Amino acid sequence: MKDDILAHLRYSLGKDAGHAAIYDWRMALSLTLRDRMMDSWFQSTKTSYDRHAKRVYYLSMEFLIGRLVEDVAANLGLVEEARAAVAELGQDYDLLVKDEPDAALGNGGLGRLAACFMDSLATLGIPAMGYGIRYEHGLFEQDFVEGQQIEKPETWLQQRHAWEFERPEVSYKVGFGGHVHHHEGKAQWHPHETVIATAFDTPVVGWQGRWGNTLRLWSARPQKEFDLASFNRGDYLAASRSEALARTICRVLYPDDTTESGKELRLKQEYFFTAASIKDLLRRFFTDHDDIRQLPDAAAIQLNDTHPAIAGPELVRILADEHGLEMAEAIDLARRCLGYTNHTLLPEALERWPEWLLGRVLPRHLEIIRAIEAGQQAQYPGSPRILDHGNVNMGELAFIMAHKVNGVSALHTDLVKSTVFADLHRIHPTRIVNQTNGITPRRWLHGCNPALSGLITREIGEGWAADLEQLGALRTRTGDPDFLRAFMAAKRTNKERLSNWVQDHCGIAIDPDAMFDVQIKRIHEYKRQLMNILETIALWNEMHANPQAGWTPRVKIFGGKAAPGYHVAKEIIRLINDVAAVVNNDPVTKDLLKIVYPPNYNVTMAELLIPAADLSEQISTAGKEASGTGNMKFALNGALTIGTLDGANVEIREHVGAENFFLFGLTAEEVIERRSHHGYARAAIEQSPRMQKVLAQIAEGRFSPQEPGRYHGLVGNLWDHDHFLVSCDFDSYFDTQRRADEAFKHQATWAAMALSNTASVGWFSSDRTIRGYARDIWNVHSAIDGQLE
Ligand code: 26M
Repeated sequence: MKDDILAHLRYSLGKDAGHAAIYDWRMALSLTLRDRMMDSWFQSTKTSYDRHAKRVYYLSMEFLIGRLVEDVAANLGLVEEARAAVAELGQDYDLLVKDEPDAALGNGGLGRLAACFMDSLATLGIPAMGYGIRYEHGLFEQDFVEGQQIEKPETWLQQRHAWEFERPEVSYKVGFGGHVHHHEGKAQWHPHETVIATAFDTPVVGWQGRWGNTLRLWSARPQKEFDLASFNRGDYLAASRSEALARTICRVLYPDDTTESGKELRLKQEYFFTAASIKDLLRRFFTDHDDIRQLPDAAAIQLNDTHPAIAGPELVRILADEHGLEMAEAIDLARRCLGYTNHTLLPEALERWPEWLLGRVLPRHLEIIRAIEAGQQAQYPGSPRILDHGNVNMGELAFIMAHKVNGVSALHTDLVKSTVFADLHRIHPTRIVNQTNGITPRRWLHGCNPALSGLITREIGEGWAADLEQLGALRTRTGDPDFLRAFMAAKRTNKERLSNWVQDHCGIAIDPDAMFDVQIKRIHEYKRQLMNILETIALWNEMHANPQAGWTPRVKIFGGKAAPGYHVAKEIIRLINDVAAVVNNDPVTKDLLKIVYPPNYNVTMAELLIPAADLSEQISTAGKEASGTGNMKFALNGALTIGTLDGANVEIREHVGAENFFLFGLTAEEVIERRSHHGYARAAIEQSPRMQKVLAQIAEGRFSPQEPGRYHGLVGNLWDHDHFLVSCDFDSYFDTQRRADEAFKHQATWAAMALSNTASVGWFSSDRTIRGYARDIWNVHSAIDGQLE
């Protein structure tokens, strides 16, 4: 490996060892590891072709990958060899690993889920391809200036990306606009603008390198680099117009993770990558089939939310307009290929496109959507409408064009059936199925927590990484004091690692013996970071008034970004930072309470924070969080959850046992009921002196003395509206936090509870999730014998 690294340094990077910068060494190491993925990658492709295996196509606007060096090295079993080779070359392996930028091609849970799924598909040996967009700029970088979020462009591609292969020969034209020509019952779309989609492939090799799939991300380039004819005529602007569209289309990831902004460019992004992906999978299909009617036996196309829902009309367009199928047969055939995953119930997050906009960008698709609508209404009169009030509802479109629709946790799926898609569910009672989300144990235990994974491997062997339910064997150790001590020693190691990092990066001294209480996720009203900071203020008040009362010392850790246009979320960030500035400088509580909010939370930061957490905050308003996946990562790493009965929390609690979970708050049903009472927030606040005091302090400017009115809006909204019921759950949350304080004082019992969590959440492996999709939705099989049984 040492020789290979040196060879890459010399022949791929053009440097000799004496002049190589850290970037060169990291690239040389990455290319060396990438070489070692090739055999299994090629072999997998060949096996898939030889067996005419059905393939999964996972269409996702987002893949939140993070770093890859350690991930690849671990999956190939080469960590020790790589570390040693790098050391022999006089370099620091950990520094090289840290030099890699995060591939942040996603906003949050949905994008990270896609990345975990790619790992599991490869580990299970399921022939699959992930399709997405190669954004030039991933999710913005967050900084805080006077406590306020500011956004800076992210530039991961300023350096060469070590893991990808550009495939100029895998290029397709994608058209926009223009008109439709109808002639003798045939339709032909003549787009006005065309861009070229070019593939960039990243190999994804599973655990122990036995199987490799491809993540294929599309980049756009102009059809004609520069229109010479127009240029020579002196028309400089016309010469560069088509270039402009191509350059903007994959320029930047939209940074909103719920609210739909209705922007034309977003629609073009969605169609761009969907159309290229469909063309690509059809080209592959026709290499070994000649009858398009066999497509459902060869391709399972999964839509990660509605973002690629235009795949339905696009497939129908190709089947009808290019292959001459009748519209009804085309629709039916497309449906048999398509599955749709719903990730949210929030009404503001459901994608709707103005009909005029969709018709202008995709005129033939709008006609086809009308035909789909007509077919649905003819067969099921009164069916919910795709087209209504001048909008195209992408949720209804995706539902009607998919043979299976799935929710992402048991509760969420029930709510999908009873709320957003209630009417469609009555018409199609077997279409909706559940697939509770999961996480890859390779990254989220083996990779991020060497202290704990080493201990587990010494105790039960190494099989757990590919068969996470083996962790169940640890349940017998919850009564073993020696093992519990070792378990807590691993946690302590991780807490020290984090404490040092917080000191270096935030300049805050935190005590590894304190309880590390962590809430990391996108900032949203429904996720209730506001409730967390209000509770923190209440706790500080009581600690400050009575510092000798035997408090459990706490470090409150926050991480997460707000969508740039989400004003309330940004106010919440500012409030947390303002409160931190006051609390962290209070000499009375200095050994009792600290608040830490490092900027720019991302996958890499999650890998540092999660292993060090004692308490996991999963406190969304019941019925609002579709699943959550951070909740699973924390439990796996031995944190206890304080949480509501929302999303996958419900199932996590069932697995770990009610006695090992700090439950509080209204249920989803109670939330709906409470909302029907006029003035519920005011009534709840009036019954809580503790909350009243906190709100009064904020409103009086206790945390913003330079601008006392800064939070009038935020506080007023709690009294008068409080859409997410912070007021109603506040007291029960506070009381439950104090139960957690008590439990933490008894470290031996806490350790047993924490270990019960680690031992009981093997079911939340994304391997289990993918097996479920393979069986219930895709009807695909592992190409590695025995893997799916
Ligand atoms: C839509 C339109 C324009 C711009 C952006 C969007 C958009 C992007 C991402 C909308 C939603 C997006 O993601 C939503 C999401 O991350 N949902 C989360 O999905 C996870 C995986 O299923 C769940 O665990 C979370 O509960 C759910 O909030």
